[in-house]
Amino acid sequence: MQNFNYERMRLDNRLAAGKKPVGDFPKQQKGFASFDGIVKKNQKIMTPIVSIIMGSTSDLPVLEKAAQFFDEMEIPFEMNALSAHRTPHEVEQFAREAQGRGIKVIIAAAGMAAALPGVIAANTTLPVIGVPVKGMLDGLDAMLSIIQMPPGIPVATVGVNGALNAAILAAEMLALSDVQIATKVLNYKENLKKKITKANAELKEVKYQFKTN
Ligand code: AIR
Repeated sequence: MQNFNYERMRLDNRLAAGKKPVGDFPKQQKGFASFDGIVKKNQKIMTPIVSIIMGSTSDLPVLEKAAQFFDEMEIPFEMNALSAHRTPHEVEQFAREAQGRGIKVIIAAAGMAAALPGVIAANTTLPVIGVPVKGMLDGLDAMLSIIQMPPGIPVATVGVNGALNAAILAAEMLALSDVQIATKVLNYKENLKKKITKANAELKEVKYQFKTN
């Protein structure tokens, strides 16, 4: 098998998306949380503990919610595109090496015949969270492909396009052994409660003839 090279993969992803390579690519270090693979000036180099893998860069708009959540929680993550059908060997190699690189949870997203999360789960004991991406058939094709795993190879599947929930679930897994993350996730959930309290206060002001509250 060809030696797996993350910098090379990121560069390939940019080129495949019709973008120019950015920065001094070969000298970049591993462990950054940028899709472009660029460590910005004055930004400390981080080792990712979550890996977000998508079947194609066309899935990126769905995964952005997960990325924003990890930024908010200050959880270092990486994002890459790998396809179980187009790059099967690289998927296997990624899954086999992920734990050794310090990854603790994998979020794998794909649309259509979404084999990616299952193939990753088959090659690692790290928890894998699958995100079905809505492409064809309202995402039902991807959801059934991901959720219906054979006994022995679980994938924790979230709803169609449920990248945010995947990220929250990943953070909750990390929180089991990290007090700081646990506190942040707790605060996040407390804020959700405040949102509903505020919504109810606003609903109180909505007047209808037969509305009793
Ligand atoms: N896909 C890519 N390889 C295998 C699968 N299942 C999925 C991608 C994307 C869809 O196929 O995850 O949701 C279409 O990919 P593209 O690259 O044609 O836009």
